[in-house]
Amino acid sequence: DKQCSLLLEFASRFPLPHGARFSYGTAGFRSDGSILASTVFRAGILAALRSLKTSSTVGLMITASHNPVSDNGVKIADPDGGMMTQRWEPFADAIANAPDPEHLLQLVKDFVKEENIPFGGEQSAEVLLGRDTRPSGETLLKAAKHGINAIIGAVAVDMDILTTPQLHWMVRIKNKGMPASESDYLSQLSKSFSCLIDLVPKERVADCSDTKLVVDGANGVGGEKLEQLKKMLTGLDICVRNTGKKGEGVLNEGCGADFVQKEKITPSGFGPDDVGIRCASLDGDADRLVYFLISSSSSKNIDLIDGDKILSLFAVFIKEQFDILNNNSDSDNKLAVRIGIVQTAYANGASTSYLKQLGLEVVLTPTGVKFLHKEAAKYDIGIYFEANGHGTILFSESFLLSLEARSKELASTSSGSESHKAVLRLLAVSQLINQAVGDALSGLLLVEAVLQYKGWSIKRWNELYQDLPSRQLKVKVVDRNAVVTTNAETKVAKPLGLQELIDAETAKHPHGRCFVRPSGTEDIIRVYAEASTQEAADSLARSVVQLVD
Ligand code: NG1
Ligand code: ZN
Repeated sequence: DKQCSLLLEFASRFPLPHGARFSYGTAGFRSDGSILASTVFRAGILAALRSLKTSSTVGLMITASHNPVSDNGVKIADPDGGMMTQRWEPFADAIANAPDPEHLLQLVKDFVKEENIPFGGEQSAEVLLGRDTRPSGETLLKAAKHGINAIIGAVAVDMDILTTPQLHWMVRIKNKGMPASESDYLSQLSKSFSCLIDLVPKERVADCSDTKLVVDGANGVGGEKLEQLKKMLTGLDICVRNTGKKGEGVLNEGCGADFVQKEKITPSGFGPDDVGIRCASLDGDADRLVYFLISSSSSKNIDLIDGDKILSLFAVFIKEQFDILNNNSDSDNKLAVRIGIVQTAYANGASTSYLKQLGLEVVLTPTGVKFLHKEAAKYDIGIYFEANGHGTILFSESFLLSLEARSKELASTSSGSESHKAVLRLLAVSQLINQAVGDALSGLLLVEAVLQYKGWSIKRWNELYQDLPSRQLKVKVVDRNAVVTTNAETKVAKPLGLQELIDAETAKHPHGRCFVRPSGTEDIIRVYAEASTQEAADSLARSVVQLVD
């Protein structure tokens, strides 16, 4: 019929490159940008089917995040703005690797039958498309459009260059029936930020002279968007470097959140003039954020303030608002809340101890945003972060309703009271922070607002706790899947006996902690070690590399 011949015709224009194999990993499909057209075309089909199945708008983002500029990738956002359901990943893999148009069509036909997807033009579908600044993005975006247009009834809406979290936000907000353009996004962020700044206690405003912030934009899309956003902000003096403008440098090369977090040295464009100043780094698609401090002009070393410490700052702030609220309420009017902190095994042990010591509930999940997000969604307020700077804060719908109700009640009984302000701050956080995915721009504004609220310098923030020395190494292996882990990746289940060897090695090092896991994005095994000294962490990691090799 018409649908089948359309799909066959379009598919014939995007042949599978010889010998290539694609897998929808933790971050969607990723590869060299020059061989991705067929994959992105097929991801377009996938997105259109996802939209048909859910009768909602979905998103398709073309990015390879912190990877080199020649790489690219594609991932799908589900109607709630989160990552595409894992249940569809096997189908994604299957169609990406279908050898020819006929096989592709057959896979699609089988799948729509199995999933009961209204197929053949009975229903309409909508896919929002975004891409980062990579040069290969433009052609790949066209391939995605073809994929979407190969499904009758599906419409592609090109949102042009966006950060990954902007696209996820748009999908989420659009499905709530609210205005979801880029300017809606920017104004929601700037409004909720200024609301938080207005709620900074008067006695602390004097301490807030430290408004200068220098941001490394990774020469990617985030720098460009931050330039736009900063024009809408007051009370903050933001200077963006590595904006990606001509002549400033190459995307992610010697800069960006991934570089700064892994290398722990100053990114390009930063130097002795920045000693003592609050600095931050975004990654190539602006879904990761880290802060850093250059403490000496004679060294490239930095004090890194990673995702764990951003998480800790947010946790302190949120907990404090509930303390204010509940200390000022009589016993039968306290607002019960379940706050959950979600980390992975890569979280520095010192952060986990610190958070537990605050009396917070901390859980670990396997690496990958989809796992953290899912766990955080189980709480009234779930705060999750990966050490690398990807994270956000989730508010459950029902808890937001009770916050709003409390806010109304307090507005009429004790407007302007400390309790009222605490509730307003929490509501502003729920507006500022991206509820769809980790978002460096909204995270950065929340960090800035909380620092002003606390009257804290970056140095004071960094002193919340002291990171345990750690070392991360990688081992190239023939088959990374030979290593199977359990307990949120903290223990090895296979090969048998390996965990006992790791345990024996770890026991030799004071405060030692060590785990290994197969990467979800590269053909390697990662080794992470922590101990009371850097030498000990290094030696533990090195000996465990020997065990894996
Ligand atoms: P893998 O390669 O599975 O370790 C890396 C990061 C993740 C996540 C994904 C997706 C580390 C140790 N791992 O995953 O946190 O960001 O990439 O980009 O940083
Ligand atoms: Zn990213």
